[in-house]
Amino acid sequence: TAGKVITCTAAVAWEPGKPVTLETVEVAPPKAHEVRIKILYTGICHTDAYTLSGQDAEGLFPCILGHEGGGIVESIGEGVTDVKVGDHVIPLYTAECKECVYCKSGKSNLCIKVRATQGKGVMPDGTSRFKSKGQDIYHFMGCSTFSQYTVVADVSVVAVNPKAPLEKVCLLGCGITTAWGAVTKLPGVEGSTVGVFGCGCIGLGVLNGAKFKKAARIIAIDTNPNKKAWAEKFGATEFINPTELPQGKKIQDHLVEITDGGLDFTFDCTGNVHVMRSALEASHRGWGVSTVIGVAAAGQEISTRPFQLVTGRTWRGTAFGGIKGRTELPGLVDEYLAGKMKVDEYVTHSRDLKEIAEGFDDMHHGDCIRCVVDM
Ligand code: NAD
Ligand code: AHE
Ligand code: ZN
Repeated sequence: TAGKVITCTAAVAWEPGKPVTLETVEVAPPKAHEVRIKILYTGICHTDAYTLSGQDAEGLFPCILGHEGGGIVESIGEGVTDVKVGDHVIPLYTAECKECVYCKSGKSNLCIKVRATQGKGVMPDGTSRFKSKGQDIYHFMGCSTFSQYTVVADVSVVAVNPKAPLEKVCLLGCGITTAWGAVTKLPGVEGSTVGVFGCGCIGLGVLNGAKFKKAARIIAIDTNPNKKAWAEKFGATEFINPTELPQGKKIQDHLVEITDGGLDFTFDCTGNVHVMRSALEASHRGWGVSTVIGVAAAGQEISTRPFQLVTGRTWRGTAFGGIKGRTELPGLVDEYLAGKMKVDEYVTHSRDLKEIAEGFDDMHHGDCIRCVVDM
């Protein structure tokens, strides 16, 4: 198949607000510094649904969504050195070129090399590798894992230990890694107090990372009472349902009271801007650090009294958990294989590609942590 167009099936998002539909797509061979991957499994992330809904400022249609995949390299373009045919790989929506000002800074994982074209739904040369019904189809987040074959830039893919089951470690392409990195990369978590708002895949990953880092007190906060058991399984030492507080009592005031001044670290894992404010205000005067992970709907803004920051709280955020994919993801896969990081436990639903639209519905049910699609 190398060098030839591959005809396969993909879930295409034709227009915002409509379910994805299965289509026959033609996938062109990889050009120089590109990799064609046979995708075997993919998770569905809330960000896929968010873009499909039409809320993403960068959303382009028609496109092939999906950015939490695992697969095998089918062929490589000229100049590709880091992966070879047959490698088990995870596509990276946060690329790592190791050359740009961000990669070299040692301060950020936000590689700039392919970010502009990625945001425009095309490969670095400005064109798409996908066609369906005679029409070009846009790429998404540099990954497009809802296709049986996809093409990505060589800076946007990493080979991982082939002993790791791809139907599980595909989830390291987004949610689990984001959450894990967001907490484990912070200095000072050992012995500290941590508050996690929202116990979906992201919140559970933060809880698990906080436990791994030996935080002393880990408080999970969720409006869904069924999340208590989940939170405790992933490392929470306490669970609070804010809807059960006395009328008019703010969750941040309650947390400040029970922690003698606030939490050392808090995390928004909901994408709700009001929760982001609560998380910031629940962090400790003088040194609290609050991390935004949730993606808010287009047009939403955060607010708080500036006094909250004047009095020593830090408001920060993270994309892909600050993880540099090519350098660090293979190590995370090994931590999973060594039993240090949960992955299997997040998979609550499994679907065949034929049922991928139902997989989007699964995600909106409170009992779904992650749905993995068998391509
Ligand atoms: P999810 O919907 O599975 O989980 C959200 C949880 O928050 C649910 O359990 C829900 O009950 C709870 N919740 C809702 N309102 C609440 C409130 N007012 N107070 C407390 N809890 C509340 O979502 P997820 O997959 O865990 O993703 C969470 C967010 O992270 C999404 O916005 C997603 O787009 C974003 N995300 C960001 C990145 C990144 O790189 N920054 C990566 C992946 C996902
Ligand atoms: N494209 C949107 C924002 C969407 C967004 O914030 N994406 C997160 C990843 S969510 C993964 O599930 C992210 O990493 N953003 C950083 C980046 O460079 O894309 C918009 O508002 O335009
Ligand atoms: Zn995601």
